[in-house]
Amino acid sequence: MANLLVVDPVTRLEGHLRVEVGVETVGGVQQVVEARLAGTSFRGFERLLEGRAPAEAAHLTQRICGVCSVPHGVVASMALEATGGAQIPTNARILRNFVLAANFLQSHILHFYHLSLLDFAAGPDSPPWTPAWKADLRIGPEDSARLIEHYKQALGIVRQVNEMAAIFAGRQPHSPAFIAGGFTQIPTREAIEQAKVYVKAIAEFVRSLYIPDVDFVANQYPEYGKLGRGTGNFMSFGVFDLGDRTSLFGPGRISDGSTEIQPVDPQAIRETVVRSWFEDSAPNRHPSEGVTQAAYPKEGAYSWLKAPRYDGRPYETGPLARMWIAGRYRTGISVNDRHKARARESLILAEALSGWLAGLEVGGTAYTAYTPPVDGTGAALTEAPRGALGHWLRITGGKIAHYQIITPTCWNASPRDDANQPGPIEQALVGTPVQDREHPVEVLRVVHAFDPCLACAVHALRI
Ligand code: NFE
Repeated sequence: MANLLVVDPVTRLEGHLRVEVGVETVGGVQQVVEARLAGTSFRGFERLLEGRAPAEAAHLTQRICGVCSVPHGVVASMALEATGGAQIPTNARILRNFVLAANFLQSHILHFYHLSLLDFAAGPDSPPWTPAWKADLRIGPEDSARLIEHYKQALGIVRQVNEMAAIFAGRQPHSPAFIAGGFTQIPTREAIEQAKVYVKAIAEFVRSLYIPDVDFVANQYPEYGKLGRGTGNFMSFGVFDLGDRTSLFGPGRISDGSTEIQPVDPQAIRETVVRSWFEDSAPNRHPSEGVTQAAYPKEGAYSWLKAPRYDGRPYETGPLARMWIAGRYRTGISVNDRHKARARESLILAEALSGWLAGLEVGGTAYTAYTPPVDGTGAALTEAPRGALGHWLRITGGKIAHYQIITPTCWNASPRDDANQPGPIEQALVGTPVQDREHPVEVLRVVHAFDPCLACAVHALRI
């Protein structure tokens, strides 16, 4: 790559991401002309699941990440239920929705205040705010101080959201409540009343601080309403089952910024590994037959992430994709729009929590006895805070014989594929102006807006 600029690791995200960008002056503007994203750790959870009891998957896969453990617990339970066609009671459906929505909320609030805000506003001149890049931070001292106050308040709100989820889930993160057949807690009147107090405070925070703060920052940096477009292809697997064959956010996909929603066919998903440090012997596999066999070093490879593609094309996934597909946000596709859609999704979720609490049957069961088959296959698709999440498994002789996971960050931060198409974030970076090659904060703003989590996308440091 010409005039290479490297940011490694990209900080303020989960796990390690290396970004390489080629920077050149085009039309008098120094800008990114090419980008490569590298996940820098080996992904190995699929391998350590082999030979385990199927029920362990809901617990082990939650350890992929401390931020989005809940969606892994939910989807692993759903995949196991799919092996035998199990149905779950209404209380379980609602409790999963409630705890999952709480997980989205803590993740979204944490993302804006603690992982992104300092790209736009300066913190105080003391640790943990320093050292910091000397970048174009144009928000004035008074407004910055106000935002940093909200940063501190957000720490408390994130804690409260986790406490609220733990009322039902037992603990956060890595809850033991997710089980094929349902949920391990029976809701009590006392637990519901306790949760209601939290819901009020959380919704108030999102409404009166989070959304206004996101909009304020976006107004200060209007050029980011145009930057970071990426593929314009969005996909959502759908999430928050409402029990009437609909979901709060329905499944679908769009191409190139269209408003025409296409269905998602899970059979059209493939993972390519041509630029990834995995064996080439199994290229373009559907995840039900995917292979996780490391190959390092490997000619032409630069990432530990595989490159998932739908019908051969890269898709962005996440809150903007969900909100766009659901018809709840279609203002634009950019850095600012990703933050705005995430904040507005948070309000929808905070407001949905009360309805779910009201729908619980006090003292009613949340579990239907279920034994998975000794031999079988299953798959489940849902959404995690960062987007589309899928688990695929095969059971042989009562043990997990095969397991594959595609996380949202695998879609968004994927490397090039066998048609040499860059992944969504790689595409979003092209055209980003870079003022100062020593402090390329513009690159961080584009990457952070996707809220990548490398801990999810790659899964172990050693084989
Ligand atoms: Ni580590 Fe995750 C989410 C999952 S990441 S946060 O959201 O699955 O892609």
